[in-house]
Amino acid sequence: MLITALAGGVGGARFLRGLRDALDADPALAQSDLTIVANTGDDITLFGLRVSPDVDTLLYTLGGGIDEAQGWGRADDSRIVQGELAAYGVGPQWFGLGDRDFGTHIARSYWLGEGLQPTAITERLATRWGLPGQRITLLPMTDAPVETHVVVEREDGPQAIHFQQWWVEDRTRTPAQRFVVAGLDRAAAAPGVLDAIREADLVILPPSNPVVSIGIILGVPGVRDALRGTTAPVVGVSPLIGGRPVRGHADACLSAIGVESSAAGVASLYADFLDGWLIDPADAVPGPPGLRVETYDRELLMGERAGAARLARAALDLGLALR
Ligand code: GDP
Ligand code: FO1
Ligand code: CA
Repeated sequence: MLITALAGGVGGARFLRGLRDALDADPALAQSDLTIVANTGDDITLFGLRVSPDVDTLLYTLGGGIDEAQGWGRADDSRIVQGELAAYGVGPQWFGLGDRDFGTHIARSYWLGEGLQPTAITERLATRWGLPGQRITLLPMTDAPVETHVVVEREDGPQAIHFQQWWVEDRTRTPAQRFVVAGLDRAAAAPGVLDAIREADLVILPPSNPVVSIGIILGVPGVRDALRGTTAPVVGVSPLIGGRPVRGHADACLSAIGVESSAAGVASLYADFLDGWLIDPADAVPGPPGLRVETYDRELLMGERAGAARLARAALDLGLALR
């Protein structure tokens, strides 16, 4: 079986590690292939290096190198290089890059300079982290350089800032007016992305941010049409519990685009292609005709790795029931 998933960073990565565990635990599904299409709208150039936070979070989580407590960045990391940069007055300092993590950004930037595309670079990085051996293919959503920017109101009028600056430095305190993805109009889906959706037996949307993770991937030309057209069931897991995000600021993102912060509000963003929707008991409302809404039998939390596998199994069962 081929399972294709669209994913952002921490929520997507934890869920997909659980999904791989769930597949491996089932003799009938252990040979399944998992293709992950990652959001690259979060990408940012810092200190002359290209940083791809969601791709790296997926690599480190699936490859066993993640800082588990933080959810992003490398385990056992230090901040010597960034301290040296600060001593030279080189910023920004609001985005924390660890020394081990720097290695990834240097490798990516070096390969970009050699003319490699992000798809080929991600494949090299994924090989180091053992993803092929787990039957996982990690694809960036596009090879084009794209960046999500956030339009906020400043004293002298509206201004677009990088998504990371709004999320990490501003902590989303300044209300977003809208999101603009620079470069997306000229972007094409990366090689393999559209086929992975069209040829999948099951498409899964993990509980990733519906606006700035999955929403950005859906904006890549052809992705939405591929989801509408695939014969595979498309099932998703709500990132909201009781209308609130489990971590991060998905509610601030939803309010910026005028969508209610609720499991139903998130499902409405996927209405044209979603077949199954897994929600928390606190959010149980009947779905619109044509959408099978399933209520999880406990709080819709991943918790530890085994909890993520249990949640992924429920999403898998919902998908299999819809085939
Ligand atoms: P990011 O790129 O690091 O922000 O990660 P994602 O976009 O992949 O996922 C972020 C979303 O994951 C947030 O909106 C969270 O609410 C959601 N999330 C995180 N942990 C859980 C969980 O245990 N259960 C559910 N249902 N959602 C979660
Ligand atoms: N998130 C933070 O809240 N603060 C940081 O300093 C930070 C650094 C960072 C470095 C590398 C990386 O791959 C991710 C990092 N993140 C950081 C997480 C991340 O960029 C965002 O929280 C998500 O992309 C939001 O969707
Ligand atoms: Ca992200």
